[in-house]
Amino acid sequence: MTTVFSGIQPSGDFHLGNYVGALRNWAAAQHEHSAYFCVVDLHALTLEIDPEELRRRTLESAVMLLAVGLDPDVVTLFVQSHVAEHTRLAWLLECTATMGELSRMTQYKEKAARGEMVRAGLFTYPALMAADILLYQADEVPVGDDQRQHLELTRDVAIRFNNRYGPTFTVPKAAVPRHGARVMDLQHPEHKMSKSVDSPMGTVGILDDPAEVERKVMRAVTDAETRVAYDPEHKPGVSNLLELLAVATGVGVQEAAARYAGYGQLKADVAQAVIAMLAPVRQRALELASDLGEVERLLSAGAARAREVAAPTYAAAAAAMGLSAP
Ligand code: ATP
Ligand code: LTN
Repeated sequence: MTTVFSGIQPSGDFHLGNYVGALRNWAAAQHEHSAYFCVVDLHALTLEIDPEELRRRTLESAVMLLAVGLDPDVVTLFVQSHVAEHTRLAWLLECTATMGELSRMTQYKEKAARGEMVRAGLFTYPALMAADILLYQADEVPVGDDQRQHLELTRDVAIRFNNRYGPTFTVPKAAVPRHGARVMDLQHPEHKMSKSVDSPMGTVGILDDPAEVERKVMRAVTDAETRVAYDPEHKPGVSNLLELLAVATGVGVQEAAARYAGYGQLKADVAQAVIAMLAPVRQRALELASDLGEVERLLSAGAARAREVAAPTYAAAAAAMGLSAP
């Protein structure tokens, strides 16, 4: 059985991009693979976040992962900071990656350009992400398109480590969905929908009520033409709507484009399809939120299971590099 690992930051409300780019594929993967899914709270510290908010959002994120359909009896669901091996292996990998490699990461460059205080952790973020993945000997990492570059770095670091210190890590690959891998902001279709960018009308939350979803989709930015066509470069807004329709209904993007003579009906259908897709998730999230004690218990059991795999991998990597056993 192959192993999958993926993570999501508890840095804000989960949105439609997170759902179609990542979360729903996690739920689909859980039964065919040995699966580990992680709320990466240490990664959330790389941008400013209020401590109380981080604590609350970490638990809420776990609720969302259960709400999208992850079965805690089948997958190992846990919080990154509960398994100390993540930061311990991250250091070993920071001593394997180079400044040049880390400097080329576009996510670092974009996020660093936004704030005046750039944390050292934002720069070394990909080494921690590589540690997350390599600790579990993951074969596949289901992520959205924006994480491809981090996955390439993870592979390079794993290969370099194995060559220099002996076979230690499985070299993983990214599993990126064909549609919905890069959902664009509805107001700024040239940028991806993102948790850490303040664009309330451009971002559809997984928990938005149906009226809100409809309002946001109906006001989505398109272009000055009226022709419905799939052309992400020249018609990013319309193409984004077509992708969403494809993801939510299973129809092909070209076929969907051919069905519409104007933007109004396209938007109305996208809104209804997205509302229907999110309805069961929203329903389960509301139910789960009433028993947070149970969610905490599940996370604690998940961390114990994760540690059983992470500890021997870390010990093997440390020994391979020449660290003496305690
Ligand atoms: P941030 O803006 O803080 O980086 P984010 O919204 O990008 O947050 P992450 O926690 O970084 O969310 O990502 C979780 C998963 O969702 C990743 O696999 C990522 O590739 C995917 N993802 C994020 N945004 C999108 C998007 N707009 N379209 C498709 N997938 C996305
Ligand atoms: N960097 C990712 C979140 C993340 C992750 C991971 C994804 C942290 N560790 C390990 C996959 C595997 C992001 O920003 N989306």
